[in-house]
Amino acid sequence: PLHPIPHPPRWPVVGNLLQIPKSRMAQYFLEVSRNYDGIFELDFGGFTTPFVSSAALAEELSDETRFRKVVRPPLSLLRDIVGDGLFTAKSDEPNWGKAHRILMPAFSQRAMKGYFDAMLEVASQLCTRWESHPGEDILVADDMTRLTLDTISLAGFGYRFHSFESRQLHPFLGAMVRVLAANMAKLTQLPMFNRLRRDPADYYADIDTMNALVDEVIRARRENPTGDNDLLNLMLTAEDPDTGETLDDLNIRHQVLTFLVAGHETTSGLLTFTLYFLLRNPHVLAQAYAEVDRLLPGDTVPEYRDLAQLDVIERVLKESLRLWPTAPAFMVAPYEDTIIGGRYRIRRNQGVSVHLPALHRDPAVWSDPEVFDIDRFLPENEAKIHPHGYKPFGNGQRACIGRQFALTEAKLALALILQRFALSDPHDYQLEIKETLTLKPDNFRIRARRRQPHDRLATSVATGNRDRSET
Ligand code: FDE
Repeated sequence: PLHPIPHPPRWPVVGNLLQIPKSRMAQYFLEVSRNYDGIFELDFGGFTTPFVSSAALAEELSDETRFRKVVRPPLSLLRDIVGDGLFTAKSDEPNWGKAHRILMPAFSQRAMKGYFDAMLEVASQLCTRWESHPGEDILVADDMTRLTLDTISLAGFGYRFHSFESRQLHPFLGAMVRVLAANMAKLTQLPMFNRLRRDPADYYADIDTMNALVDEVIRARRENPTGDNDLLNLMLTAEDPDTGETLDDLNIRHQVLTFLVAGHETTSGLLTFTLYFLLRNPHVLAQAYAEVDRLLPGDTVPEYRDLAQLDVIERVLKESLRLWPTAPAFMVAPYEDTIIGGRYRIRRNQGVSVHLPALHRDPAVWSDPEVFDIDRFLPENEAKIHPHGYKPFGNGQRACIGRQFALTEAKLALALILQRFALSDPHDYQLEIKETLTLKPDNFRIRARRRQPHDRLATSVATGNRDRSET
């Protein structure tokens, strides 16, 4: 028998709009999910969206013969800016397949090795900055943003932002944050109101600021061509193996902007949450220090092959992405009218949101879901995780192309930070999440002091790791 999708009480016309807090939507959806059994529906002033939070239902939605990614609000609002770039392209748009085939080689395992020097250069700049301002409060999210923006632009485009040389974040970032915020705000307004209202002039000025930077990145490469097979050269010159075509100029702009935004926002949030969890869990922090001291003693400069050995750090990243996946949702719709969970009807093309913070806490799949426990990702335990209970990088064909890139970059940055610095949380930070399409700890400040030999000895004794000579 069919059941209606359960939902919280709603009002005529406005539906649930008045209950949904603008600045913390993803957190609100997580709270609502706790009152339902894997699915609920919210009404955004006339258009309703089901939200799925159980692995059992996520499994059905992940079946690519029945469902595909759709670009609906909030993602569709970004089409003004990033158009048919990979992230916002509709699944049936030919430019998606074309760009996917052209750009995949830039994200292969072999390509990661090629990006290592750029990643190391930027991570070293972060360390230099922290060393030269000892005892100062560090606004973690800002420095992680500097790191990730400079890394994607240097590794992908050979372009230097020099973010660590400046006290202010690059104007590109201010523009981007305002544009994202303006689009998020539209979600909690009546659709009718959004149709009537024009975006203010500064919205377009911000888009111009972002596009100007993209044009500058492309111009710099056209003036100084390189022979690398980096992301930008693939965008500018590579032919699609299927059609023999190259990307058109407008699409190249969309792709550059897509990678500048998608390539840094989520990864910077990931690193900020990870440092938060490390400081919250001193025994895990001690394990991470011990690992770094064993593999990269003293000031040993890491090499690409060391990254594969950073098993504690990798598990910390995975567990951080479980509790706070920084891209918190993705949306799919069925090709045809269908039924999920044996009882809920989903009409053809109806968008269904897979809410990741809730999915990653599905009590049917995760024990003590609120506990930060990196041992969930020990190989013997990881093998038993429900195959659809953990999707921080999305699903199927439209899953994150930058996954290896982000993890490589994040591992290296954390390894260098832990190798060099003793970290502290002098303000006893209480987690406060800022939402701008992606999630980040807001206003998280730490201090970092250069580690001394006695710090290293202390962590080695604390974790019983005395045998450092083996490596
Ligand atoms: C994608 C992605 C996703 C899916 C979405 C949907 O479905 O809608 C997700 C979930 C993600 N992604 C996530 C993430 C996280 C992190 C840390 C990241 N991510 C990172 C990164 C980096 C880079 C460069 C990137 N990323 C990129 C990207 C792109 C381009 C995309 C789209 C793809 C396709 O094809 O569609 C994504 N990413 Fe990410």
